[in-house]
Amino acid sequence: MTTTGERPVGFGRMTRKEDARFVRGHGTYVDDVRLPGMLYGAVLRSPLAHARIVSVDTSAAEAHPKVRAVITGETLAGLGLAWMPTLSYDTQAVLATDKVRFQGQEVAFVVAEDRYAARDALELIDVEYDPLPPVVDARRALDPGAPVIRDDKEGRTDNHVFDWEAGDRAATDEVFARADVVVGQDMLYPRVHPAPLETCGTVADMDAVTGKLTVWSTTQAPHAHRTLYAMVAGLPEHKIRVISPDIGGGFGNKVGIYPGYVCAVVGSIVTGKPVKWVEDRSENLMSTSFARDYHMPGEMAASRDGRILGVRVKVLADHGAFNSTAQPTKYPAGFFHIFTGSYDIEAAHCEVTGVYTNKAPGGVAYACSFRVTEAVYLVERMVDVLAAELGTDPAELRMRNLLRPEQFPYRNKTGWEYDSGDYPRALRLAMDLAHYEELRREQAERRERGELMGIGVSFFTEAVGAGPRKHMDILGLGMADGAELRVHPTGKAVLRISVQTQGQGHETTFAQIVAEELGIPPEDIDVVHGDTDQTPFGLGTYGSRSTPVSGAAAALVARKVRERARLVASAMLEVSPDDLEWEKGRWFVTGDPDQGRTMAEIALAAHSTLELPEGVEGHLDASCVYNPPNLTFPFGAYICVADVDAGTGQVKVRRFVAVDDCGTRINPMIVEGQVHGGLADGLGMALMQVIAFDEDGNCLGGSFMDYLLPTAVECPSWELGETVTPSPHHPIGAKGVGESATVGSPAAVVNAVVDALRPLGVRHVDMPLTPAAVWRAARGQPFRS
Ligand code: PCD
Repeated sequence: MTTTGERPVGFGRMTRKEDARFVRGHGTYVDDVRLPGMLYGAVLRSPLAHARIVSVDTSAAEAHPKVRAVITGETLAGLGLAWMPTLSYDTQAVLATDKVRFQGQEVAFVVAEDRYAARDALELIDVEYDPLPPVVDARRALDPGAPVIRDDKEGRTDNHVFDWEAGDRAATDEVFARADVVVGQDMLYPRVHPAPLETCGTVADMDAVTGKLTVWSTTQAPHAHRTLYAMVAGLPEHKIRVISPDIGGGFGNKVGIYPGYVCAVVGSIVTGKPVKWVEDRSENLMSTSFARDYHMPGEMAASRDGRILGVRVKVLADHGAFNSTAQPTKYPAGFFHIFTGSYDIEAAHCEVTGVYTNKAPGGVAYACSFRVTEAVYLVERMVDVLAAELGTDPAELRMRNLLRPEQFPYRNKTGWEYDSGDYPRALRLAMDLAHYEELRREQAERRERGELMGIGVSFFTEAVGAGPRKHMDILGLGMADGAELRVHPTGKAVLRISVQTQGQGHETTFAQIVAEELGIPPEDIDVVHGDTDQTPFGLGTYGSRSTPVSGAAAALVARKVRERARLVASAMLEVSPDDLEWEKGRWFVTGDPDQGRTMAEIALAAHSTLELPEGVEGHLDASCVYNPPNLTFPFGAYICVADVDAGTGQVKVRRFVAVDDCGTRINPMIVEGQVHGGLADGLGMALMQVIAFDEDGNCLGGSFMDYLLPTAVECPSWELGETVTPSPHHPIGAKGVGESATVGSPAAVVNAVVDALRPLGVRHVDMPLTPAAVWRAARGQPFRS
């Protein structure tokens, strides 16, 4: 890092540029958008999980003096918009026409002069339902005679969505047949919700004169949304502008298109006025994308001396009523097949069966690169189950089986090529920071006294940066990202990127990437994002792909500008470009460092009357598109120390050590913030979160009184460590990090709690480890929420 005083010129700790507006309350979120004549939309939702719609009477609502329009499934059917495609080649009802398929499903949309009138008018709509038996338990969804949820699809006789497999079944069976030890554990990764603090919403403004539709939306992928609106509504794409202003957290919740967005657009077309729709908290929790909901009966085979030989699992994936996950097309179960984890094993096989149930659709990658979280949880719980069976220390068992540095690049048994890593070093560092051996001694002493103290270890490998166009697309759109860079005559710059920040700090870190390449201070580089009229095409921010893909584009476009600057400098200095050398911020003549030109001088000259050699364009602008050759594979070692109160089942996470390796760190302060956030998320899932349903399909997690978010009270003071193993194929060696901690931490917490309960004979407890679940497990009563 080079610094001018305390300020970095490239990589390094730097407070976030965007915080100047956030801490002053000057952010502009979708709900801050107010347009002249704007109307307000509200969604009528189904109270039932499964029912036929007999009739929808909107006459009383339409008679409300402040109501401007009431839109039903039938209205939309007339426009060919009652159903929309999901990102997984399924269809989803925008407003129900035939049936409702989950509690909270969208049935009608009211547009009124104010928010209150819109809500009031919902109560005036009379819907007659004919209730049907709901399918709530995924394990019953494929039973013969189970009610068919998707009878809208021709010829459908069951609730099957897909079957998918990876790995080598025969080789795996062979390994299991000859292994000394085989352990099995059925586990559930429960349905959870990303729950960003800002809920989802849209302001749609169709200009009847110009035919231009402007949509301000809580979207993590503005360009993809624009293309989808064009495809679905038949609107010309250049007449659609999607703006994703400041976003109050995404976490995968804002990748897809929700019915409310489409209704706001239709509402604006119908009324000729801008229409705002913003959902409330319960609507967000009950109807927008959930995550996980994987039933995973895992098995692991090993030799008696603790070599892990194989792993296999037959997953049952609950997809809710519509398959609206957002996974690259080839991978209906996302990147679940990275489930061999961080270990050098001989064979692996996984099968995933997706089923429809009468629950909200989704299956999004909540802080997780496409189901990596489920995969890491499975393998890391299995390693602990195996350690218990073998009577081996779980850290020691991991150390014995981790991939070794010389095995990289490493091709795993399901086809992934891990780019780089030094796993034993990361685990050793975590153990040193935690004083692991001492902790084990303390635990032994406490056990003598009958106290329940647990130490949980997890090691994870992620696969982030989707993705190489050859292998990955979403709805046929390849996953490359564009970047454009302009350096103004006075040496200040504007970088336009196709990804969208939701709190990660891109306005800072992307400026730092260009600063590192050009030697211009980050303060002098503006980052433009989140507006399809102003930025190059790209697929958006999720799966920790911004740094691996768009970050690479930013570095490469800056290098293009740097090369262009070299040509201009050579004209200025009247030397051959080959005689110039670069040091951060200036080109100088080889052997004569005093003869040089700074970027600012070069920028001015590039726009001046200076005569440039044949073929050299003026100005200092460039653009590029980056198609990553591979994903990046961040990794980490986590250790959690937890105390369990045997009387109440209360879990107290006392310490949490997290060693992360995300390659080169652009801004270590932001990286640490990302890790803190992810750890809190992971702790929340492990201890307190589930979107549960009763047997009628009523959602039991529809408010923050039922669906708990972890606070500073539950979180320990996180203890962080780092190793840096650059990605060999990324221009600056960086790997993604935004989701690492959410991916790695739940297993560490659960492993710690199960370790605490081990003296009571407990081998596994499903998340969330609420006091009730722990209390019952401690008494030998398995508990499933
Ligand atoms: N970084 C640095 N270095 C490195 C890496 C990274 O510095 N090596 C940084 C960057 O630049 C940024 C951050 O950090 O700023 C992050 O990154 P990444 O990893 O690349 O990621 P992104 O793409 O950007 O982002 C995304 C993520 C995700 S995915 C999620 S969930 C979450 C995370 O991010 N979300 C969020 N984080 C966060 N934060 C906040 N604040 N908010 C939010 O919302 Mo998904 O798929 O969607 O589920």
